[in-house]
Amino acid sequence: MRSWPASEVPGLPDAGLPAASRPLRLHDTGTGTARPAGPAEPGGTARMYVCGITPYDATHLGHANTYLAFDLVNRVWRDLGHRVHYVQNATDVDDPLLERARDTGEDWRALADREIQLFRDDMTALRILPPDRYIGAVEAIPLIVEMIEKLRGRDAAYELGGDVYFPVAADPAFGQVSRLARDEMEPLSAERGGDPDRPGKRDPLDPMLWMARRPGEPGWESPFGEGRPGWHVECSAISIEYLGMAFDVEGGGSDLAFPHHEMSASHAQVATGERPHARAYVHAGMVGLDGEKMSKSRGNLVFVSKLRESGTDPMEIRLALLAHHYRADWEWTRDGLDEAAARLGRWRAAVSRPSGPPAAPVAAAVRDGLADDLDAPAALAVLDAWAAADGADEAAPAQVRAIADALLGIVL
Ligand code: 5CA
Ligand code: ZN
Repeated sequence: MRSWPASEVPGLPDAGLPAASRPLRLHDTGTGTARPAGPAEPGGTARMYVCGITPYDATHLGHANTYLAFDLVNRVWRDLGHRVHYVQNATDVDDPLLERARDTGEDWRALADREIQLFRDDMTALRILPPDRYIGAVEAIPLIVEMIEKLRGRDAAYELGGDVYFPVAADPAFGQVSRLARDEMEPLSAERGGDPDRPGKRDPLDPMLWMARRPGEPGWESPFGEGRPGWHVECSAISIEYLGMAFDVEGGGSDLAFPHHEMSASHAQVATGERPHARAYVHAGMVGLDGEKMSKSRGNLVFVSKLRESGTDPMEIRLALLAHHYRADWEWTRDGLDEAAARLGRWRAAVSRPSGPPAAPVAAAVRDGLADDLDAPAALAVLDAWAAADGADEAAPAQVRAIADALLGIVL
């Protein structure tokens, strides 16, 4: 599929030089610790997979917050002098999409196409750098079928009522992404697309690899019958095809740690006989509204596109999100947006001055903050302090403008 246009990233004068180098450390769910992520040397290639949307509704602020977190990863790596190879999927055939299309009488493909385009427009407006490869589940079906064939060849697939399941027992490392206990896994599986109560499964947690075609639903031919892919195998197949195994970061919101990233990793590890699937599993916190996680199924959504339509500057939205640490769970409020607007106004006024305090310490402190598990709130405080202080450096305002743009994606 088409990705979206990249906004320009100004190269900072010392980008990629030892002065700029603080290896990026990210919190890895798989170990529960912050670890260096990405190539050890400048000029290496960093590889990242971030789970994309299920396009049955518009992009809400929770989605935007998650993609923004990984945009910071992308920007920090580039500043360190790395090339970034970034892949994202779109789950353009799955239960919720088909259900929504059935409810509204719309063709499921038309629904997916429209929402994916709206997502591209939202991401572009928020200056979120695009993936190099943006891959839909439907276009990936041949890859997915090939992967299920590999699993079958390794005796890691079984049939139940025409559907094909993956036995989690096939992966000795199962559980190492989320580090959850079994009794925590089952309820999450039921809540997040699994079917632990289906009779006949070898293990209640076993996820579906291929769902036999249901009446009135789309299906594709495969050696194991006409049907459509399960969810986790989609991200395994796409990530392995375009990034290989042991890529640097697999990302998404914290609701994807289990079962999605756990199962994707197990599929990949069993199909290839290699491990790990990703070197770090990185998860953003959940954004809520009125005490509940923002979710399409709960319907308590604030949409990026609606805010844009009502005239909100996308940079205000971006700043309102950056005011929270990416791993925090927090609630969206109108006040948060107003505070971001005021901050943007202060920063814009400050870079319009003929001079200001020197920019080099600002670059250093913003880089320090972001390198430390993406501490964006600390980075914002650095810019706040610069904007509030006076100074005689005439080059500083333009330099600070470039720092905000390159590292935080904020155009002043
Ligand atoms: N298509 C799958 C991933 S393969 C999917 O989860 N799609 S989604 O549209 O439901 O979510 C897209 C991304 O937004 C996921 O990373 C998810 O974790 C994240 N997300 C969903 N709701 C929220 C929320 N309220 N706050 C933060 N992130 C969220
Ligand atoms: Zn995914």
